[in-house]
Amino acid sequence: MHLTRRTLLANLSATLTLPALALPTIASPLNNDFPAVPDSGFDSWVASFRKRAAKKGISDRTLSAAFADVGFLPGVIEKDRGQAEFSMTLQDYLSITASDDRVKQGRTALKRNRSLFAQIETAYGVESHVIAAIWGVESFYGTKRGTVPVISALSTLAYEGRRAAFFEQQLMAALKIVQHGDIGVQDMTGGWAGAMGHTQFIPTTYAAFAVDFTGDGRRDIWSDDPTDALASAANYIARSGWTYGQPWGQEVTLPAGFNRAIARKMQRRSSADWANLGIRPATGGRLIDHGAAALIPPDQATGPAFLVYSNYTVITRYNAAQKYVIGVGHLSDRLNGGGALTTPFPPDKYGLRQQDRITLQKRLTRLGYDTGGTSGVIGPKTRSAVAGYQQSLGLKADGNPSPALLATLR
Ligand SMILES: [Ca+2]
Repeated sequence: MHLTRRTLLANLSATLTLPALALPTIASPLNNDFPAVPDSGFDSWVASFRKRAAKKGISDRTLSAAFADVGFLPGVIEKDRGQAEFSMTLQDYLSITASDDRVKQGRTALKRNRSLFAQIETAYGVESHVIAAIWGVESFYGTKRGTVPVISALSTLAYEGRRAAFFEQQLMAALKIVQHGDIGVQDMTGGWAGAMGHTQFIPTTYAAFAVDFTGDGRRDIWSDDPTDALASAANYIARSGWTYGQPWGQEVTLPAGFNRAIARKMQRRSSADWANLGIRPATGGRLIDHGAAALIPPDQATGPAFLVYSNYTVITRYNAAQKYVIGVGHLSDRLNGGGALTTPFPPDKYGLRQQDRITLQKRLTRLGYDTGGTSGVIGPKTRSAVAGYQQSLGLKADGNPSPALLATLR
């Protein structure tokens, strides 16, 4: 698919308005995190859906197999309702997406699959470290592919979710996959919203872009062997207009007093224009011309800024959220031997920097509180831990950390 300038611009602006953000994989939900419960309304819905599916060419045999063990999963509905409320800063998102562990595992995965990645790079014209980065963010290199039964998850969301029509379309596409024989119903598992396999394709994306790279007649993105999944991701990226040899973007520095309004609408300018405005690569030197670029300024007064190119827009086809694209792009740079971001992020709303947040979590953990890890991301568990600690000190237990509270832990 060739992207016109108009669709490029539309996509660039879409990234500013879409709130949905797929969180990088931290842990895979186990099947029993989403238990099925009896629901007569769901059963009636399934009966009527089966008639609609039959009219669209899904065979009785496929329908019987697909719905033999289908169940209503209320946990999926809870996730769907909770998703929009969740927000993360770019720093939090990157600390998970491009964590030391994810970088290390990714470099190992690239080495382990060197010949496969080379074949895919040749066949599709997408750099190995880019495909590896998508694999890393989507499923932690295949280790977190999701264990939720896809037919049940999609049926639940089509029956009661906020986007019923969208999920019915996904369910129909999932049934076509089963009918085609690419995967058995029992093995068709994924995340709670029906994203499947190593590269977390939703069924319609699978229908459009999955390929059989092993040549066994099945497009298998689910099994331990990542071959078909990685080739499918490369095919998706290539057909979305990827330019080989060009970066997705790069971190840049802004001159003092830079007028941020210039960047507000992701307006694309030439490299020479940006250079004249005082934009420089964060690693030093002069801007190299990689074609027209848009500027993403920091969320706050200070922090990393990015110039992004047409390949940035290509990654938005996978997921339109700005943080996602920067996350995949930055991880790909790290997997290609690049370093961490250069410009520090400012203190967060609690007045803490990342190292402070990590110290806070480590000290609280040592005292026996459950902070849900020590990644430096302050989530509900860390806030509960802070509240518990505040209570133990006789302070107001509002769960908000602060530099003063951190000082009591040092
Ligand atoms: Ca295959």
